[in-house]
Amino acid sequence: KFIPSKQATIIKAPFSGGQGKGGVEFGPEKLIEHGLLEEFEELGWKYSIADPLAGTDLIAQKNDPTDVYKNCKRPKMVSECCEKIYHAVSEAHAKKTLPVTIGGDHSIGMSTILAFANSHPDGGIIWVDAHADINTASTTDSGNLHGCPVAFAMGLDEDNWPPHFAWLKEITKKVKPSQITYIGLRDVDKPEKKILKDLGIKAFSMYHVDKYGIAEVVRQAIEHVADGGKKPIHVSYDVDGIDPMYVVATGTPVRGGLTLREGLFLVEEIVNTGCLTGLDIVEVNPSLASTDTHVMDTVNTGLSIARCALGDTLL
Ligand code: EXY
Ligand code: MN
Ligand code: MN
Ligand code: MN
Repeated sequence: KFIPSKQATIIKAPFSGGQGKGGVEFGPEKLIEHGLLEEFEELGWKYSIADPLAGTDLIAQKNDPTDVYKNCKRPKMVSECCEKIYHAVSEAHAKKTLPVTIGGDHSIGMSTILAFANSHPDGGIIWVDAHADINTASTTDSGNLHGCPVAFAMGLDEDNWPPHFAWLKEITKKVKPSQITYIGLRDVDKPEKKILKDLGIKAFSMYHVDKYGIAEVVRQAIEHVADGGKKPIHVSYDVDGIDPMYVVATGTPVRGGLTLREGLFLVEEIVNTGCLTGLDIVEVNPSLASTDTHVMDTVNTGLSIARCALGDTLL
């Protein structure tokens, strides 16, 4: 409905500065190596590729020991890269293409959902994740900014932001708490729980998936953020939302997650509304599995999410 012809912009985000582990920067190239672009072609999509971090010395920045602010790790790197990604995603929206941002760690979600919310102020965001990623600059215990993107996109605790995020402060239209809902949560920090409660953010944890079933959960999620399928929807998909049985090669796995089919079904249902208007696939870390089979399980999960999002269906 909101993407007039099947045109996508694939945004490569080989970014790992939002957490400490190496390898997540290889996510985009692994997905491409194993057939991401062919999926677009097979499913009848035209695409262009944006590479906003090309020319950035990501290795030097990741290893810069001076890039810290209070408890936040690598705020300069995260801020500079996220600003570039924000512009790339905004441009994809301006051209009425579907932005498909391939991570990289989830800190880049601050850019993708903020660009979405500025291009589609009435739109809704579905954040699929084991984690809520809504720690603020003050509440983060780990200091890893991939645990904070939702808080930054909402402008929470701005007064305590590292000074590097000036560009983000200038964007006055932030993501509204009513504009987002979660699916798959099972590892939420205590201060995050308080934020979710205080702001009245709708969240479907694994408890809700077990209790009501994934179909009902997705229905309610679409109802909440997109008026049942009348408004644009952005899906920010952290592959750790799916159980580590299927997704081993990711930085912060948590047991007890979505089955592979639950994880794909929810995308299929969102696509069935015709409202999918933005997608992220993040936290594929090919370096974090001990066998090739495990790496490929994770990579294939990422590719399957993409296929579902592009409308692969038997019907
Ligand atoms: N809540 C924890 C933290 O803030 O460090 C863990 C966050 C993990 C974030 C992953 C990518 O979704
Ligand atoms: Mn995440
Ligand atoms: Mn996660
Ligand atoms: Mn935790």
